[in-house]
Amino acid sequence: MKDDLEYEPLNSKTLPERLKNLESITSLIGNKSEEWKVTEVGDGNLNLVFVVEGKQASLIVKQALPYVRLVGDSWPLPLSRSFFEHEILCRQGERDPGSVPQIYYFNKKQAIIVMEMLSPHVILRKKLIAGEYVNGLGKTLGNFCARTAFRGSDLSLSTKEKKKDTALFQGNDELMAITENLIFTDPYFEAEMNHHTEGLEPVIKTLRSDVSLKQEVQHMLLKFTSNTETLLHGDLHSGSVMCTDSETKIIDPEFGFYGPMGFDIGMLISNFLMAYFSQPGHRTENTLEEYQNWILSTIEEIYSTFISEFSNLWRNERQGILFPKSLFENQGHSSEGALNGVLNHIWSDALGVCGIEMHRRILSLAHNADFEEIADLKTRAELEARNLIMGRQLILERNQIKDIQAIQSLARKYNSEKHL
Ligand code: SR1
Ligand code: MG
Repeated sequence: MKDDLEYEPLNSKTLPERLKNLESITSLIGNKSEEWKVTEVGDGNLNLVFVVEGKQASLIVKQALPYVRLVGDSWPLPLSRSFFEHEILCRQGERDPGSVPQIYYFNKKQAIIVMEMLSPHVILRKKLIAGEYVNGLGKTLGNFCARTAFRGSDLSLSTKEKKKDTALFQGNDELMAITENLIFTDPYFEAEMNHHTEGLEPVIKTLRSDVSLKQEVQHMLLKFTSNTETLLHGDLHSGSVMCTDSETKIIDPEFGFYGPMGFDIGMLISNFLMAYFSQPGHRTENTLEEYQNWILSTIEEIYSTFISEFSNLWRNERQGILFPKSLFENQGHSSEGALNGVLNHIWSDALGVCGIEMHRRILSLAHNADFEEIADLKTRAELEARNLIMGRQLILERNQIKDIQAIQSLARKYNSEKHL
């Protein structure tokens, strides 16, 4: 494909014509483009996604659209998000090898990323709704969050590299604006694109009339807009994770930005909590308790793995400007107290983000299939109410809640209460 071709959204007919002369692609799936089977499979909020099947192999072609797919062309969105997605995938692949799909080809002007076909992987959210188990899920996700948080931060990078990269990613501003509005602000007032399940009004009223809650959320937004601690995935929910029953890969980092180290892990835990609260809408008493317990144990595994890998990197790879060894180990002083301070700060930010994400997926524009697929609205509203109230407690008490076991206990408590 020539780089000077004008951007054009692909379809299953034009795709083979446009990609057939690329060696990086034909070497994998064959050069008889007329034999390729092309299927558009995208069901996300923003992009086109094609599976291209050749005789021996398949691959994924992802192309950004110049607007938000979920809403339509009345909401334009820059194609440059594809550039940022490619940049961040490369960094994630270096910082946590094997965690993201392999990239075969990138074209900035066409906003196209051609990557490894993950098969038989399925989107994690679908597995959680179906009640399926994934071995090693918590470990892979905890390691990913720790390695990307640490290795993208001032604990690891040189000043020059970090500042240059931070400046580059400020260019992803329109995607950050979506997060600022849809996640941090819209849930807390009657924003135009908001929608919610009928019957939730009393709980929504409680949240929107809580001034301390709004203040705390805006303090979290202040961190989002100002603290460039590390390069984040930016949208790490269960729809951005693909799994078999024993392998886990992370996809879709187009919302990548430099922000607080607790952001990704907070959003991730939030999506497991939403999966947890929604379970009574998906299965019967027979398997419900066991599966909910597995979700809570996975949350525990994510966070304990995060702490242990972050601590390991702190002890063995700390080479950036922050907490330098020259001030601690080289003076015979322990840096373990400083490590605990950093972990506490990450934890409290993670809890804040976790609670806010629990709110936005129920009150703002983009909802979660975990709840949306519950057809009985009364059941759905009751389960969403539990999730909303727990989210509020996480935001307000993020500096007091001690550990992941406290989160498990809170989830069990709210899961057994009625709020409507
Ligand atoms: C308009 S985009 C809405 C949401 O979809 C993406 O997956 C992000 O989560 C974003 O907030
Ligand atoms: Mg996405």
